[in-house]
Amino acid sequence: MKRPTPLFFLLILLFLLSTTSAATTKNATKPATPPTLSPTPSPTSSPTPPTTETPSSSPSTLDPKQIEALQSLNIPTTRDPCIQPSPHNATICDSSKPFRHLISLHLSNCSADLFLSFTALKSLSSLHSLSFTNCHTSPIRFPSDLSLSLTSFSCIRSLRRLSGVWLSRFVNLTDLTVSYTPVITSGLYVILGNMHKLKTLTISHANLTGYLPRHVPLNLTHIDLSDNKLKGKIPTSHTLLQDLEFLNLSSNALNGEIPTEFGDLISLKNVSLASNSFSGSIPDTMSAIPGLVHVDLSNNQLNGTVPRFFSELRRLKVLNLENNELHGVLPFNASFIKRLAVFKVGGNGNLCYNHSLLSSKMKLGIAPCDKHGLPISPPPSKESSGDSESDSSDYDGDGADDGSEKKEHHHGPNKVVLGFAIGLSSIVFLIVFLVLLSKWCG
Ligand SMILES: *[C@@H]1O[C@H](CO)[C@@H](O)[C@H](O)[C@H]1NC(C)=O
Ligand SMILES: *[C@@H]1O[C@H](CO)[C@@H](O)[C@H](O)[C@H]1NC(C)=O
Ligand SMILES: *[C@@H]1O[C@H](CO)[C@@H](O)[C@H](O)[C@H]1NC(C)=O
Ligand SMILES: *[C@@H]1O[C@H](CO)[C@@H](O)[C@H](O)[C@H]1NC(C)=O
Ligand SMILES: *[C@@H]1O[C@H](CO)[C@@H](O)[C@H](O)[C@H]1NC(C)=O
Ligand SMILES: *[C@@H]1O[C@H](CO)[C@@H](O)[C@H](O)[C@H]1NC(C)=O
Ligand SMILES: *[C@@H]1O[C@H](CO)[C@@H](O)[C@H](O)[C@H]1NC(C)=O
Ligand SMILES: *[C@@H]1O[C@H](CO)[C@@H](O)[C@H](O)[C@H]1NC(C)=O
Ligand SMILES: *[C@@H]1O[C@H](CO)[C@@H](O)[C@H](O)[C@H]1NC(C)=O
Ligand SMILES: *[C@@H]1O[C@H](CO)[C@@H](O)[C@H](O)[C@H]1NC(C)=O
Ligand SMILES: CC(=O)N[C@H]1CO[C@H](CO)[C@@H](O)[C@@H]1O
Repeated sequence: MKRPTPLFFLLILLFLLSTTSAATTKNATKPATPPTLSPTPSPTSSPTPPTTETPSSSPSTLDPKQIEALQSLNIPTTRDPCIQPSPHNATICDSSKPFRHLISLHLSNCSADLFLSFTALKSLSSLHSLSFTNCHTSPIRFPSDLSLSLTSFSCIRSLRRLSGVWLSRFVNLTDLTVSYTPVITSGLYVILGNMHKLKTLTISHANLTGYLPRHVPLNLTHIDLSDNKLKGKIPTSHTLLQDLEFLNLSSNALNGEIPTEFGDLISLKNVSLASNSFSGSIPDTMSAIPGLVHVDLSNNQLNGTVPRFFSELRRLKVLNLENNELHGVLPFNASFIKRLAVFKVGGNGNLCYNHSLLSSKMKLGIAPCDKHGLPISPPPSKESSGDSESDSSDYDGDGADDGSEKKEHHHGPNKVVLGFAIGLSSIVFLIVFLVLLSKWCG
C-alpha cells in the first residue's frame, strides 16, 4: 500500500494552505478607515463662473484696481486671475459686473522683499478670505474695510508675529487660523471678544499666553489651541458649546480637574487634553457623548480608575490614557481593545490587567493584577534595580519595550511567519505534486 501516503500528504498540505490563506484574508478585511472629519475651510461658497456665456463675451474683467494690487503683491496677472482653477488656487473672483472682484486670496512662499502696501490692501476690501503661508513679510496695517469684510483669515508661518488687538478687529470671521506664528496678547479674550460668528478657531504653536476665556463664541465647532502656554482651568462655560466637534488643548500648562459638565459637549468627536497638568478623575459624564472617536488624555496627573464606559462608545477608535496616575483593574476585554486603532495605558504605575481576560501578548505596558486587583510586583531582579519609579510599569513578563505601543505591531511578526509558512508549503506541495506526477506517468 504505497499510494495512500502521498495522497494523505497532499490532503494535509491542502488543509494547511486553506487555513493560512483564511487567516490572511481575515486580517485584510479588518481595518475600516474612520471617516475623516476635517472641516472644510469655507469662505462663502465661491460662485461658479457663469458657464452659459461664450468665452468671448467674458474677457479678463477683474477690477483694474485689483489687477494693480495683485501686481504689487508679485502675483502674475498675465493670465486672467479669475479663471478657475488659478495657479495654487491663489485667487477666486465673484461674478459681479461690469468688473469682477476678488473674494479669496492666498499668498504663499512670498519673496522676502514683498511689501503689503496699505493702498493695495485697501483696494482688496472685497475679499472674504485671506491667507498667508510662509510669507515672512513685516506685520501690516489693515484697512478697516478689509478687516470687516473678511470671514476667513489664515496665517501659517507668516507675518513674523501678530498682536491680539490686531486680530480682534476681524469681527466678522467664521474661520481663524494662526499657526507657527507668535501671537502677543494678554489673553484669548482680547482676540475673541467681538468675534461672535466664529466657527473654527485654530491658534496653535503660537506661544499664546494667559487663561482660557470665560466667554467664547457659542457657534464654535472646532477649537485647536495646542502647543501654547495657556494656563489655569477649563472654565465650565466652555461646556455650553453644543456644536463643538473638535477640541485640542494639548501641550499647554492647563491644570485643575476636567469639569463634570464636560459631558455637555454633546457633539464632540475628537478631544485631546494631552500634555497638561490635569488632575482628579476622568468624569463619568463623558459617557454621555455618543460620537467620541478620538480621546487623548495622556501625559497628565489624572487619578482614579479607568471608567468602563469607554467600551460602550461605539465609534471610539483612539484611546490614549498613558502616563497618568490611574489605578485599579483595567475594565476592558480583548475584543474592545482589538477594535481600536490606538489603545495606550502604559505609564500608570498602579494600573493592572486581569490576566484571565487579557493576555500579556497584548503588551499593554502595565502589570497583571493579583487577586486583590493590585499590580503583581515586578520580579526581584527588576525590583532591586529600582532607580526609577516608572520601572514597575515596564514589567510585562516577556520584556515589553518602553511601555505601550499600537496593537498593530504585534501582528507584524505573525505576518512574516505566515508568509514563510505559505512559501514553504507551496514548495513542498510542488515537490509532492511532481513526485506523484512522475509516479503516475511512469
Ligand atoms: C479625529 O480622529 C480620527 C481618529 O483618530 C481621525 O481619523 C480624524 O482625522 C480626526 N479628525 C480630525 C478633524 O482631526
Ligand atoms: C484647488 O482647489 C480645488 C477645489 O477646492 C482642489 O480640487 C484643487 O486640488 C486645488 N488645487 C491646488 C493646486 O491646490
Ligand atoms: C511653497 O513651498 C513649499 C516648499 O518649498 C512647496 O512644497 C509648495 O508647493 C510651495 N507652494 C506654492 C504655492 O508655491
Ligand atoms: C461686519 O460687521 C460689521 C459690524 O460688526 C457690520 O457692520 C458689517 O456689515 C459686517 N460686514 C460684512 C461684510 O458682513
Ligand atoms: C449660530 O448659528 C445659528 C444656526 O446656524 C445661527 O442662527 C446663529 O445666528 C449663529 N449665532 C451667531 C452669533 O452667529
Ligand atoms: C515665547 O514667549 C516667551 C515669553 O513668554 C518668550 O521668552 C519667547 O521668546 C517666545 N518665543 C517665541 C518663539 O516667540
Ligand atoms: C492636537 O494637536 C497636537 C499638536 O498640534 C497634534 O500632535 C495632535 O495630533 C492633535 N490631537 C488631535 C486629537 O487632533
Ligand atoms: C486624585 O487627585 C485629586 C486632585 O489632585 C485629589 O484631591 C485626590 O485625593 C486624588 N485621589 C486619589 C485616589 O489619589
Ligand atoms: C467585551 O466588552 C464589551 C463591552 O463591555 C461587551 O459588549 C462584549 O460583549 C465583551 N466581549 C466579550 C467577548 O466578553
Ligand atoms: C478576573 O476575571 C475573572 C473572570 O471574569 C474574575 O472571576 C476575577 O474576579 C477577575 N479578577 C480580578 C482581580 O478582577
Ligand atoms: C491588524 C493588522 O495587523 N492589520 C494588518 C493587515 O494587513 C494589512 C496589509 O495587508 C496591514 O496594513 C495591516 O496593518
